[in-house]
Amino acid sequence: MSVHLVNPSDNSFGTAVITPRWLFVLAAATPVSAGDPILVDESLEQITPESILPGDIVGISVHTGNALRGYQVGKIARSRGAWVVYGGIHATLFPEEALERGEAHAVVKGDGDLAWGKVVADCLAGAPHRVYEGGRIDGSEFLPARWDLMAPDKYMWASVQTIRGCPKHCSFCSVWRTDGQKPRQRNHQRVIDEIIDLRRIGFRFIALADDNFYPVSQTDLRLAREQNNQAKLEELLSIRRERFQLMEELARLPKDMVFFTQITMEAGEDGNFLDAMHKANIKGALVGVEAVTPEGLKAVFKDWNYSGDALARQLQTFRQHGVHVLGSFIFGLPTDKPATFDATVEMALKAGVTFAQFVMMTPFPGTVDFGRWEKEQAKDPPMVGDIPITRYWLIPTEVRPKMFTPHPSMSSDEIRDRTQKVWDRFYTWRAIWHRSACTPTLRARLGFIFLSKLYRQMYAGTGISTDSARRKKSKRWARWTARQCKRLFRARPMPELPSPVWADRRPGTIGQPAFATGDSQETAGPFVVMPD
Ligand code: B12
Ligand code: SF4
Repeated sequence: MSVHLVNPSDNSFGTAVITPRWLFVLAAATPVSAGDPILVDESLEQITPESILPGDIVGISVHTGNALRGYQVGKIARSRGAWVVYGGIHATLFPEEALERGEAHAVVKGDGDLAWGKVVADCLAGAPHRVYEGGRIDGSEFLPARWDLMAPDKYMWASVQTIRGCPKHCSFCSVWRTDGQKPRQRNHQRVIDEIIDLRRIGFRFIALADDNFYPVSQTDLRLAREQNNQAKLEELLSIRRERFQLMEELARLPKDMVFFTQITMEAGEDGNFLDAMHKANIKGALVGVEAVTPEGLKAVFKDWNYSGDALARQLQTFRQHGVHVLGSFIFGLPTDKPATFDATVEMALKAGVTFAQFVMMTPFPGTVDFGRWEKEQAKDPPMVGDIPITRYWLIPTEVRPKMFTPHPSMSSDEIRDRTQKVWDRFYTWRAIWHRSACTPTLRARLGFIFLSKLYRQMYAGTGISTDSARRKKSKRWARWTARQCKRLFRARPMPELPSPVWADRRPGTIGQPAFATGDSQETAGPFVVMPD
């Protein structure tokens, strides 16, 4: 009997940018008695059906974008006589759909770290339940990933999670509803241990796969003080202290390491936090700008974000503190007008963001926007074949519409066309060359240029360009660029890199890791400084 874990995808590139973390976490959650699981990431290559044998257990993760492919994989596995189990955000939101359309024996809702072992044991006993409640486990229970099972030459960036959940409540985002608004933080020692494992095998670029790296803002602290809520204040300060501890330890790692995360714009008001990020080699962060006008921000429940000149200043602050911004903007909001597109790209250029993404408004299940839209469509939803538009992820990709929510004044084609032009304007060779001046060496500059073009190109497959000839061409180009990028991202493995001896591993003691008790960076261990 084998356990297979499958990350479904219609698009296999042979190379991927970021490791799908769930695959390696569930591998760690697989009981030792079941043996090492077989990991299949379809963004690299498709699963071979013949590898699945009767009695095997196949775990499949689905988010909304890959649910349809995930259900195909489930059907294949079931027809081969395997136990089929789904998990991931989409299965959490629609367990019945996975049971019916994906022919699941079982579905895990929520976190899989603890639940997966039980599912495997139940399948081995021939009696899995239909639905398991994985819940929202505490940060101290998050499992470290099994990186020893990864093919290191296939990925450019590894991913390590430091925190789950987000206290905000943006209307287009499901994170605060599925992962919760209470930040669940991993102990910094566990995070560092995993990163050291990754650097040993040659990864120096690591995405911190967090919902919001800045869970406590200055405003939160001020409000708790004003309300004289000591318990709340202490809780917030303790979350914040742990963040700083993590960053202090990241700063002790080899200097060639580069981290990237996701953060709210509020961090721009917190110079100490940004400085700590810079020292920790967190060189970039995705910042959800979403809209550049106050009306747009109100429409997405994000009116705490800045707009106008204050927005440009806030984003520039990140840069001044040495943290590059990947600005994320949404188009298709009801408040958007034709002039919004130019205003947005001009703001992105003026604010000096290093990368930018311009996504089309998509009602993802579990969000406030989805709930509102589903209700509006309930009476008479447009159909594509026998699928109502409110279940768009079940429509085959070739005929799936690219926009779902009707706009009060612009057609879908107009919005897509204008969005495409914004991408083109932000990613001209000239603009990229200009932005690439922020890199310290020629090699790094080359990496920057390739990455900018790859980033731009990969999005062509996610809805912006629709005709198949163009998609094929852009896929070939992305494949080639991905190979060049991979070479530039690779680092010399450091098998000799020592593990910190954390005090909490020695019975009866608490406190600093052994190497952290040294006076200076130089005493921190034999770290080799690699050129950028
Ligand atoms: C890091 C991240 C990214 C990264 C890396 C993606 C990657 N290769 O892994 C980047 C930036 C590239 C990215 C891109 C996108 N992302 Co993203 N991303 C995340 C984020 C913040 C963390 C994901 C992660 O690694 N978590 C750590 C792992 C361990 O947790 P997990 O995946 O949830 O898995 C746990 C459980 O779900 C469960 N589980 C998962 N699978 C399975 C399977 C089985 C069998 C079982 C039993 C259990 C189980 O157990 C795991 C351990 O507890 C999530 C938010 C979130 N909190 O999930 C959004 C999120 C998944 N992304 C989202 C979106 C929308 C996107 C994009 C479409 C954005 C865009 N507009 O382009 C793209 C799509 C990319 C793609 N094609 O996959 C949405 C998905 C919404 C939805 N309903 O599908 C999320 C939820 C964020 C949001 N705002 O709502 N993303
Ligand atoms: S979009 Fe970002 S800030 Fe808003 S709820 Fe989601 S994770 Fe939090």
